[in-house]
Amino acid sequence: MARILITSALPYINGIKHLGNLVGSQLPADLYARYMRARGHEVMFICATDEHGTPAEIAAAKANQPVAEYCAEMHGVQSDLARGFGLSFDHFGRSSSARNHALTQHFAKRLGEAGLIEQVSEKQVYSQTDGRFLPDRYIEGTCPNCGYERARGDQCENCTKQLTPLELIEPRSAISGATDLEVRETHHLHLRQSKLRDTLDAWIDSQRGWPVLTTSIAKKWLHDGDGLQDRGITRDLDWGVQVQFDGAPWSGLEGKVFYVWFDAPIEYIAATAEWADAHGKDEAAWRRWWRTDEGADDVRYVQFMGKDNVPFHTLSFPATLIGSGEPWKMVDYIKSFNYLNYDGGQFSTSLGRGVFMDQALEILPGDYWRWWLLSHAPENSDSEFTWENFQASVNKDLADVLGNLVSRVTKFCRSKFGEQVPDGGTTGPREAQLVESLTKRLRAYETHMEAMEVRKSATELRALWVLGNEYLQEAAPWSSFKTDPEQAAAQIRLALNMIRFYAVISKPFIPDASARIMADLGCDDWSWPSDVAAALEHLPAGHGFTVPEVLFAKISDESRSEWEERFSGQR
Ligand code: B3M
Ligand code: ZN
Repeated sequence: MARILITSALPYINGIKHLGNLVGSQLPADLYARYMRARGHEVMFICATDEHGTPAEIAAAKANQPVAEYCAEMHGVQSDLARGFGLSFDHFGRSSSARNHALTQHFAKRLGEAGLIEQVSEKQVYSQTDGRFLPDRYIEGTCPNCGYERARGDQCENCTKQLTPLELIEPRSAISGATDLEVRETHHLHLRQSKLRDTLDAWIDSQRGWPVLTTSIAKKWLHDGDGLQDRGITRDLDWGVQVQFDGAPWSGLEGKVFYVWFDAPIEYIAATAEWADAHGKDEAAWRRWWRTDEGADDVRYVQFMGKDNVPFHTLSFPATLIGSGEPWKMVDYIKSFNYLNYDGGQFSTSLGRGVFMDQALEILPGDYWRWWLLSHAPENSDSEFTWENFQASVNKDLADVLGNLVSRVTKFCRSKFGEQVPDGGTTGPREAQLVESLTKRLRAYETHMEAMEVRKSATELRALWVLGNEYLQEAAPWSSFKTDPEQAAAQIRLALNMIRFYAVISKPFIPDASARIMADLGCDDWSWPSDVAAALEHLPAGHGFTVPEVLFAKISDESRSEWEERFSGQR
């Protein structure tokens, strides 16, 4: 039994996320967490809302609410949606927690003592019209790297380059659109990442088997141009972690807060402490996941995120951890994702284009989305959501293949043998062949799940469902029943067990459907069916069950076109 720490990139607090955000981090992280738990490992699965910085301030201002109140409310909304999608976080924390404030200040103090923080006088963009400095997302303009016209002051969404407001071409205020900007002198703290460049480079080289997408992005920012840049880690904002140490402000930086990307990854650690607090556990309970001197040396730590987050997780956050000089657990594997596009364009939060998490759950249960999103995860390239493809996947994979098998077998059994596993008869070579095929595919499924190959896992799972269908088609207990009811009984007994087998192995993808199947089968034994032959005899003759309600309803052409229309434009 291994110990596995899993973190998903933290969703910004500023509103409800779209399906592209979901499939880029939280959902595949959940798939992995559920699988690892199913295999008996000890899992700590952490996520939180990312509540500081300009995104939060801008959204709260738009909603006409004090930031703290806005964040508390949105955290509740996002928690409910996470539940609706079956995201099985051990803790869903908040980066505004007292734990994160304290830890962030702790790290800054350590970095300062190690000579890795310097106070610099910095030029910042000031807006006359808005009467304030414009850090990060408060400013927009054209990306100097790729020419994308809506790059933000902290990063270009298009090419992932980290930016500073001064680098933007034709900058404008994101608050008012004003272009009467001027550059003013102010004081800030810089993290001297450049001093850690060789250490980071060596650390990345020592990581075996990282995905190309992850390593290439990290290497690019390590070596391109002037190499790794020192970065400002403080901002002129009201909301955030105060630049204070042991309760006293850092002189010259009164009233400033840490940059959101400085404190957000620290929240992975803080949220684990919040988990301990929420469960009345002691300090050791969370530290054994994070401190290599307190037990975390045998933890495997995996992070999930979209590709735009990779530079912060391969460079900035490791710089914070290494720079502290303390034995913090470093990430072992970073699984990063490309973008999911929506019907010929991009999902757009600002334009309300695409399907958002709340809307998705209004029209269909979480499992339908989980299945489509995971089986089409943008792993090796960007992928695209279309309603036609969604309809086809749901109708074929979920309704025709899995759903139909469950309902045919259980209904047939009820009508011929009653609602219990039938007795009598023996299985033959056809069944032995089935066990062999299922075993082979199950091993492949396990290998892909282990390797976080999300699409390949989905393909393998679908193939496992198909095997069962093919078997039933050939064995045709509905006809053999007429000539040899004993044989039909043995086949149906096996088929009912195969349904349980499917419920167990499908749970990471479609947890609600799996739970419903198991409830109807009157079975609560979720142990992994490594030994397929044994698993297909798990439910004994005489074991009672009830015929499940329709597992997955088909999507009609009418619904499809209605939704297509509804989500095409303004939210
Ligand atoms: N909130 C960015 C994002 O959602 C950010 C991730 C933080 S992970 C520490 O793209
Ligand atoms: Zn760019």
